[in-house]
Amino acid sequence: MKSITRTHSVLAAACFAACHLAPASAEQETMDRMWGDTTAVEGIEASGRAALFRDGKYGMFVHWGLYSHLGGEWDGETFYGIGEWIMNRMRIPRDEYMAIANEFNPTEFDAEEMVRLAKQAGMRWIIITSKHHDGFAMFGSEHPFNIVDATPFGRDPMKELAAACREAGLGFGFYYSHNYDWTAPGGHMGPEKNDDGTPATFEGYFNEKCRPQVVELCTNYGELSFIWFDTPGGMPEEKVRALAELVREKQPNALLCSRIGRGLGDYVSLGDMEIPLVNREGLWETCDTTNDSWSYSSYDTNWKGPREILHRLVSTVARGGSYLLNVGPDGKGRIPEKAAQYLIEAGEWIQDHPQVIYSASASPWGHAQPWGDVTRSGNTLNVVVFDWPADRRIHLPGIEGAPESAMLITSNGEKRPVAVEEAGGWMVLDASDAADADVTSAMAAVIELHFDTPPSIDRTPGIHPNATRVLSTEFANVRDAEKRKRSWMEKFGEWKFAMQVSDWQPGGVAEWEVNVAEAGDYHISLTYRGEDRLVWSVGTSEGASIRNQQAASPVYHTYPIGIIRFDEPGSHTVSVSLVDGNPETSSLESIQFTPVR
Ligand code: FHN
Repeated sequence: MKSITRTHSVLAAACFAACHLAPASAEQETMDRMWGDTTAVEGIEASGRAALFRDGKYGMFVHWGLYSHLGGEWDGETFYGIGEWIMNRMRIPRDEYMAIANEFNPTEFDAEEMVRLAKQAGMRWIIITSKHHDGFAMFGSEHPFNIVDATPFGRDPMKELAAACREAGLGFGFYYSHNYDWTAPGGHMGPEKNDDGTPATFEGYFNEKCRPQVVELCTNYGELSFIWFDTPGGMPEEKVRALAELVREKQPNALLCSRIGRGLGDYVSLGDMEIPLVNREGLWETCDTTNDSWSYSSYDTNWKGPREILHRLVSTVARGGSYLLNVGPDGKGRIPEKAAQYLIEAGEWIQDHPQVIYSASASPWGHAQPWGDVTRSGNTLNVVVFDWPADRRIHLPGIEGAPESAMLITSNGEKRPVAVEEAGGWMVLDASDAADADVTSAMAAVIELHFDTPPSIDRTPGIHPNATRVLSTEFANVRDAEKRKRSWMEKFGEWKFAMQVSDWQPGGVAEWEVNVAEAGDYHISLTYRGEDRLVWSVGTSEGASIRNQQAASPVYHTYPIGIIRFDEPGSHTVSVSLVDGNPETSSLESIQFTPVR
């Protein structure tokens, strides 16, 4: 295989730096457009065909293709970004990329093992890349650039996986890149000329490759639970409609995700790796990956440990969504060992506490708590503690109603009573006796609160007396400044999101209503980005006021500002203003309260 030129590699590197430093870059906007609008057809939530997604909550995503054979390396250079983009980002010539098929021989692929892993992990369905943006079909297709006809492997792994999922009772679905196709003439970002030199058109690509392949996927693999079209961009509406109609006709029970485009999905797929901070109505998912890349990348060992996997899953369920977590098998078809190990460890916890995940609904508080999160099963609240306060007292703000029972569930199913106290509208679960070292060292603990009638809950964010509370500007009311979500890539394809306030006008302010459990002194820190040094002021409705200057950098960083005192517990307003610094670029992300004691 020949290499990209040094110039290309430098260009690529410059682009990654730009993505990191300039979140509002054209590159980011391009990626934003790729996700399409995050709306979906309404009204299917209660339907039978939504049941797997709505109640199962947790699925496996698999990115696997020719790029997996490269594993993020091309001609001795490493591509630091999501591995399936290597052809595009390292500008690998089409012919050379397509020739990789001659070497692609994933003899270690074992559909049953993949299904076993998904089951052990507690996942209820698998969605796998049938064709990614590189245009290579991982299934037998009339189009010749496919795994059966173009590789020494010669098998159809999608047939094997579909059968194994069916056998094991897992849902099964295909990812399909409908708009991007880098090797098919006329595909988005594909060759501009046909092989005979005539101008290529999207129409041609759609009629000769995209549509027929979707027909193949919908007819040759039994009943499908999902078709996960990705990155619609500016794809013509009639083409998107044609695909939606085709799937609805041939696979009436399959769910379409919103990335088909034009609001034609059955459920919303949020941005890559995006877990919302507040509850969201309707059917939606967060797709995420076990390390940084979606496809296998030999350098990428930035695995999420089992606790992080679990925390992200619980957070998603607690916000009202489902979680689709990705693994990237290598060029031989093997799922990296660490990914498998950590998924299984998280899965063991889920087996011990299934009620926290399956069929659970969102937290009545509407947002996470400093120590963890809450999901709901009927009249039972599943209080999931990831970070135990030193005194092992869990504070629940703004709740009225006493539970019939409060039990800490240990990993072997033992139930230990937890003392419940009421103080100033807060409920305190005193687990200092029940939560021994075994409990506190486990990945997470569950306290089940059973109510006869659902308690009434005030969603005002609480300031806890024994834990640091971070409050995003998502929860702030803003005047004379602009509040908007910002998304950027840390490295190519690794997305981060922040609600933030910038473009400060004179008198601009971000204000949070908070519910303080205990009077006292609190350290205040602010998380922001900006230029040079910035001066901020923080005040309370009781008249306390502090100000301070701290450094600023192009990335979000948390700086201590000073100490604020709340003289009384209860409701307060806390406000933050920019006193000095560039009002356009000063971007406030959150405020943090840590009790001084
Ligand atoms: O460009 C793709 C990317 O490679 C990956 O497949 C993700 C998964 O959600 N979708 C697109 C970017 O959002």
